[in-house]
Amino acid sequence: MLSDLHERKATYYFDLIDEDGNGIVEASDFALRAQRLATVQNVTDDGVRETLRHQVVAWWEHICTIADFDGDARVTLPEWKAYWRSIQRGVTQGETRTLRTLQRAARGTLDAIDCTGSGRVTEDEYADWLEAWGAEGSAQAFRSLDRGGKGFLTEEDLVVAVQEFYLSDDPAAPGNALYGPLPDESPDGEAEGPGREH
Ligand SMILES: [Ca+2]
Ligand SMILES: [Ca+2]
Repeated sequence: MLSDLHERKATYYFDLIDEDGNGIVEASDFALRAQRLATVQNVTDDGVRETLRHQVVAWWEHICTIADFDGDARVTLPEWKAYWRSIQRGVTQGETRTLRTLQRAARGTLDAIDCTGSGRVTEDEYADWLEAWGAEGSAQAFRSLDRGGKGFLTEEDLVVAVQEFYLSDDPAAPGNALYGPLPDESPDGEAEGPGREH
């Protein structure tokens, strides 16, 4: 079972990844994601654009290997939640494969946000990245993730944020805001979407 907070995070993230909002995470969502990232990051060079597309496709292929349990090249919300449970189970059991998955997620996140390759994420880079996700509240989220108020995010900040995003059951954990502040619960108990049509 996922806790309520984990349910909200898993569903929120699923809806963000499901770029076309058809309720299924699939290759086409990642093609759209690559285009949006290239647009907000002002990538005009064809070679750089192609590298970005390869990175995003590799990410999708990785998600397929770990979350597409029935192998139909589509990830449903139940599969996605099962994947989250498997991460929590793996960490509880100290599986190195699971820990590597989280480290890889943090590293990939840093590479995707850090356009200049400086090893640091500026507030502007983070704002562009969240815009590519169609997520809001980047200033608030950046303040949460920037531990110590340095004015930038380090790889360590992202490692801790990714761990908290997937694993923490604490509503106050800063890493919950990795993809923007979580939407508030609506009165009927359903978490609201990330601010766009589903
Ligand atoms: Ca989709
Ligand atoms: Ca599937």
